[in-house]
Amino acid sequence: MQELARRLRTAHSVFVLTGAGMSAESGLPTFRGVDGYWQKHRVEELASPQGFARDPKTVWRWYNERIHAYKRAEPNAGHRALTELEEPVPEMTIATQNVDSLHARAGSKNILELHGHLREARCTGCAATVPLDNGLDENQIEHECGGRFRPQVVWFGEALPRHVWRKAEDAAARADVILVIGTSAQVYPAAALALQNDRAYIAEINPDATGLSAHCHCVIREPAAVALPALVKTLQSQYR
Ligand code: BV8
Repeated sequence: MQELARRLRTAHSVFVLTGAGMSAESGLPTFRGVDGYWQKHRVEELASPQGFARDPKTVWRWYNERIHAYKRAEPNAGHRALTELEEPVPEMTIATQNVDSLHARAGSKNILELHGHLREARCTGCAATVPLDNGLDENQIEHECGGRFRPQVVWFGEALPRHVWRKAEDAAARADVILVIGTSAQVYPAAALALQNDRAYIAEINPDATGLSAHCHCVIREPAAVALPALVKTLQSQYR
């Protein structure tokens, strides 16, 4: 923790990659936490164009449940600590795999939503969009143009938004310090972002080992909402 804080204190650019574990202490289940299933459906199937084409109503029932859960959830001490870490660092980029908007609700500024968000839906026919404050009713799925409204997320087999991906790659390549928080690093190409630059000091915050642990200079086996506030305190103590 001391070494990581020292590196952050001298860093010009910091890149943060987050996953579902970042929001676990906000009461949201991780993907692996639900063992990869939602009501006997494999999440990789629900979160795919094929799954949506086959059964759009079930897919929307899943997303509506998540939208309501995200609305009830609050950013946790980990999300808030990241906004504090932004202050002393000239440049910090948070690239998140989460679609729960909790980094933004915590007040973080420079966020890249690698896998999209659940604030609005888009028509597959005419690209019209509708807000998703309270999810989408079943009778709103079919659009008058013949298309279907789908959530603005990246499904398995779909490319990440090009401009978001480009910005993430550039920020990861510029970083002096890379923080990998709450991700099992099993989904690509997001996981590869942490391995973009061999100059950076890479630190993992995760109670469990992941596919990236072996590439890290420092691993902190603690929950995000415990480790990140402690890191901010350590950093502040080093400034005194
Ligand atoms: C694409 C949005 C091509 C939707 C999501 C290379 C190798 C192998 C496979 C592939 C490859 N390249 C591509 C693939 C295929 C695929 C893939 O990666 N499959 C995996 C399953 C093997 N990738 C894709 O399909 C990608 N697209 O490749 O397109 C292409 C290119 C050009 C043109 C056309 C096509 C798109 C992938 C994005 C899919 N969308 N989400 C939605 O959310 O509904 S992925 C979704 O699952 C999340 O966004 C996230 O990315 C992933 C879940 O992972 P994590 O967030 O890490 O969560 P997980 O539960 O796994 O782990 C939680 C961790 O937290 C654990 O480690 C746990 O220990 C830790 N933890 C728990 N509590 C805490 C904690 N940590 C800290 N504090 C705590 N309290």
